[in-house]
Amino acid sequence: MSCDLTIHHLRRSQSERIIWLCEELGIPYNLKCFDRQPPTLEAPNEYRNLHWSGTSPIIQDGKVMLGETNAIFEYILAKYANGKLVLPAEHPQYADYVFWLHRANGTTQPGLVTVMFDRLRGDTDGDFGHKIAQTRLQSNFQAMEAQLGKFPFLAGDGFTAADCISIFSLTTLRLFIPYSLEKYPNIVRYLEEIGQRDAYKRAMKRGDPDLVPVLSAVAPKDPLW
Ligand SMILES: N[C@@H](CCC(=O)N[C@@H](CS)C(=O)NCC(=O)O)C(=O)O
Repeated sequence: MSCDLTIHHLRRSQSERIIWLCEELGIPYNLKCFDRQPPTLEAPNEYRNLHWSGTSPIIQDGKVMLGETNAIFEYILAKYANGKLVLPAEHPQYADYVFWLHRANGTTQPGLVTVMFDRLRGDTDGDFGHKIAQTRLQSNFQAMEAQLGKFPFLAGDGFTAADCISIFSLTTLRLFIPYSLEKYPNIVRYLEEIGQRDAYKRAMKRGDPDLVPVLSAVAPKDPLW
């Protein structure tokens, strides 16, 4: 089917969740895949030149070229979702929905990326910023664990866009910062169930066919960095 929406997917990156979002919504999209460049694993110039930000994800919709995960989520949800995967303001769990929708890239992922770059520099002890990031991550995972102890999904009984945006930090990002989730049985149960979703399986197969999704509790053994 011809369609205007194209997802520019950098493999082994957070653009996987835009593919997944479209699969969950059942909307048509074109997919263009790009590989990270060795040895740094940065995006190729062809990808960088698509949008001034140069970072993944990037989508194109007619004349619109858009970067930034949260902006892309909001754009696709507002334009194409017909209310699917979104909770309305009057829903009793709207606050949970909106919190976890923004927590993923507002705090969880920046915290993990801070720790990841500290690890690359070999600077993991004694640094003030590193300690703050670690403390915040710990309280983040404890809160997520508690929420998933009460409900099957982050915003309650139903799967929403808040789940779709949150999973990358718990899965593929661990190829770059190999951390364990063994202390968090509810998060592990959640990941197992997400891994069974047809839309998730389809998205990962289309975008990263060579990757076994990182859904296990144990830290990946062979990090990419
Ligand atoms: N806040 C941005 C972060 C984007 C970002 O850092 N993307 C990474 C992939 S996970 C990237 O493009 N890395 C490759 C590179 O910088 O060359 C967003 O959510 O879109």
